[in-house]
Amino acid sequence: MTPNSDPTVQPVPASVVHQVDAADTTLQNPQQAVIALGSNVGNRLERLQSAVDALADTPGLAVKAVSPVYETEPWGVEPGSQSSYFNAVVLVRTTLPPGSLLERGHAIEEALERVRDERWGPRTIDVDIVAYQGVVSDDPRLTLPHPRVHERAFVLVPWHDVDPGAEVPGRGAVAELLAGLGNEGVAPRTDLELSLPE
Ligand code: A4P
Ligand code: MG
Repeated sequence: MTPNSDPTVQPVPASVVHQVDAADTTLQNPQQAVIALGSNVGNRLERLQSAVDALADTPGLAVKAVSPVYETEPWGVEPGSQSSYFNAVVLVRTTLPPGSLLERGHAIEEALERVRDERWGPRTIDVDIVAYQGVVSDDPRLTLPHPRVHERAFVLVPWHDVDPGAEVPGRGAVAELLAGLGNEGVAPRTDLELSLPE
């Protein structure tokens, strides 16, 4: 049975909900990973929710926490050239190795109609692996931690919400990086919420 197949089961509201569930006992030696979601095309909330649902549906992966939703100014592009993003961060525990987690992220992007034509172009959904346990790698196919995460309040703010003690491997504490960066351009959308499938 898929997590949401029973229509009488309501999804649990997930603003910084930490789920304690049976998956931990069934996964063998799971590793913690941090996944950033971003969308600035179409129904942004729906796309983020679909990505959370697809992650939760992934064999060998348990979603542990989903952050609040933030509306963020596009980073790294001409001001005014793109619509604002919705961003969120998901904490997972998984038995998938890092490369398989990246492949799963790409499959979710494809299922949600992501078109890749320009770097940092507008997108229905972006699924980035921010960190995988304490792994540090400069492999261009999967750089860990994500090479720009320490400069991005739109990732660090929701990450800090779900894991206040988090560290960016090799870069320092998320809280300290945020203290240096500030949170300009990262506005909480307290009227919106992602749910964590049961
Ligand atoms: N890749 C390497 N390391 C990773 C990783 N840790 N996670 C490779 C995911 N992918 C990784 O990514 C390009 C290649 O990066 C992939 O083939 C993968 O193997 P992509 O998703 O195809 O293209 P992209 O997302 O346009 O490029 P890039 O460089 O990943 O962009 P970013 O860093 O994801 O930035 N502003 C706001 N406010 N909010 C946003 O979410 N996102 C971006 C995209 C720019 N500005 C933004 C936001
Ligand atoms: Mg990306």
